[in-house]
Amino acid sequence: HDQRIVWWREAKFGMFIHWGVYSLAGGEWKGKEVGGYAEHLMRKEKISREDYLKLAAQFNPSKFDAEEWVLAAKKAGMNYFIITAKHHDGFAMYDTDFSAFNIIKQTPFKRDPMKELADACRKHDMKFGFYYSHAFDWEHPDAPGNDWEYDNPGGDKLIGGANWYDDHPEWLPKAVKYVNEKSIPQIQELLKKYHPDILWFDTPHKLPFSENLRILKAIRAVDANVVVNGRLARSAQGNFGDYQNTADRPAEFFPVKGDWEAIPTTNESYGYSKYDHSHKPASFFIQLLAKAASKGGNLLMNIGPMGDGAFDPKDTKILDSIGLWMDKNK
Ligand code: JFZ
Repeated sequence: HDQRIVWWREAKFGMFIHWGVYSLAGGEWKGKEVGGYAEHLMRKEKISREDYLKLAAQFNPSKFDAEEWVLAAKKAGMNYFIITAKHHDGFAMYDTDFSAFNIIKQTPFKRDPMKELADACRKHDMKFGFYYSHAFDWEHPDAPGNDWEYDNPGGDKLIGGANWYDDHPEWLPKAVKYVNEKSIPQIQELLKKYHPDILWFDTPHKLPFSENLRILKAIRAVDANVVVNGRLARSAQGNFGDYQNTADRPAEFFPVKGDWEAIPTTNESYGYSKYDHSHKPASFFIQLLAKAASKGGNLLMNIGPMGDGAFDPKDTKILDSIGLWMDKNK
């Protein structure tokens, strides 16, 4: 563990990107604003797999340029780059052999942006990795977390809580089936195809602890060196991963001990929302960066590019200003 996390400790500042089919909707569905996290569009609007695919059929981000994205991060002084290969919607933003719910099969774009970004990162000496939603998956019929259906494991209305599998062991085979069919194959596929430096997981409480540990073993069977964040598996004994994540919380609550990473987003949502104008000034992030560094942590700053593949100009402005400050303080 101490070996593989050395680069991460030195990296300090990273780019976090939430980008998917939901970015095209941009926080709007059927002409109405969808508040909160724009990347939760499918759950909030209870969109069927079929209707979500109609949105995917319009996803054609002609302005996407992997090198531009990576160079923008580099200019802002960032040293690692993490992007959503699959968020909770279950839609793979890469060429996968294990689900038809993917960008190559379902969109007119047909390119593999994860491959293009991995190549661009390597070219520009940027550490690279994926966000992969291992627990929540709103597309797979057996996956936990599709909580608009009351009889779905992890559905927060009927069952709820982190211990749904203790109270409802009958759901366990479903979770195991989903992990066997989708999570583990896709995670191992990402490792073998793209050789990421880091994997970033989320919402571990949606899966039984035993399944989360099985995923960790499957990762280590393929790659002993990939860095894994602290949201893959969580037990009463603590987090299982190479470092812990803080929520998007104020700097005064930053931990001081151990390896940790904060994940502020430039506005309120992680995915792009055309309704969200709550972007903080660059000075906010510069102060946050200084506070994180003084308490021994990393800052993974999130932006949500638009559905056409361009950055939101509000994000670009923040990135550019941070870059200017970095240049002055080299
Ligand atoms: C999760 C996701 O649901 C969200 O879409 C985004 O990807 C974000 C980075 O992670 O949301 C969370 C997870 C944990 C906390 C808050 C939001 N938390 O611990 O406070």
